[in-house]
Amino acid sequence: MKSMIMTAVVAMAAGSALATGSSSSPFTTVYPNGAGIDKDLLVTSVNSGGIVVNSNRFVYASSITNFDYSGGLNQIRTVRGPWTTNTSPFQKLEAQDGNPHNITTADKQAFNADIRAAFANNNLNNFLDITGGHEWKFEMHFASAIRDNNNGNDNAGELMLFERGSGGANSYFVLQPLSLTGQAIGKSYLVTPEAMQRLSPSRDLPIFDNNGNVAGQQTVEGLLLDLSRDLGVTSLSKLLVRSARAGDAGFPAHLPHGTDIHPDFKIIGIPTPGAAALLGLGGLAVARRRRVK
Ligand SMILES: [Ca+2]
Ligand SMILES: [Ca+2]
Ligand SMILES: [Ca+2]
Ligand SMILES: [Ca+2]
Repeated sequence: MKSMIMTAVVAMAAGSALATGSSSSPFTTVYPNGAGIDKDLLVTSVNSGGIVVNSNRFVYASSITNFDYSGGLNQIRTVRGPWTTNTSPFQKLEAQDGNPHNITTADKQAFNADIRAAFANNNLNNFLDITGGHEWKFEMHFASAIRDNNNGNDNAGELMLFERGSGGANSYFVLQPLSLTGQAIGKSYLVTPEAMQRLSPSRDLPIFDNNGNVAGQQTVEGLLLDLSRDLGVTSLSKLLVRSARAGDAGFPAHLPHGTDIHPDFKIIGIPTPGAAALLGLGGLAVARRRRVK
């Protein structure tokens, strides 16, 4: 039984690789509502190490919890436009409780759902937008466990990150896998600007000022992470995402906390063929247990 499953997985992977061909970028994007930096920009498929995964199979955040932040006003927001909101291209942390002049516990609690709304779609014009080097963190729960297709190091990534403006000193932040009970597992990963790859074709996203006007634009780039190689786990259900700080391996000493660190990003899981097969088996096992009860 087991060997038959493995054979099927290998065949699926080989078939996908043959159908793929080569591409300069793993990420394929479109503007469905007309070109323009403030329009929807959808990532429609990813070629993850030769395995093509279409957006209808992406694994999004089912919830975000425990958001926290130590900085001031006008530093953190979700960009959620324009077609999903129309009235405003972004949602500010401080405005969540109805009073935009302070940051309260209610603001922070409500912001969890805002991050989830920005992450749970394939629109790259929906993302978390952070200005300044203040401390922040949140926990991302995936709708289903993401599993590595290969327990060794491989080029088929299971985690996708997209960042607007990843150059310079931007883009440093940390991913830490968590167990279902919230314990750190595997190893942490420092996202760096150097690791980012161009989209196909290359795209820009807007920079909004505090009034919602487009004040500039930056290139959006992407990153594919292999669970075992980059995060030290073979399965991922929960992820701590936090600001980088002195002491994080690889964090440049010349970038002390509080300097020019502006990650603007979203995170999406992708099933690789081995993962899809394993998920199917997991579902069967759960169904059997339910029937026994
Ligand atoms: Ca407030
Ligand atoms: Ca792997
Ligand atoms: Ca993999
Ligand atoms: Ca950025």
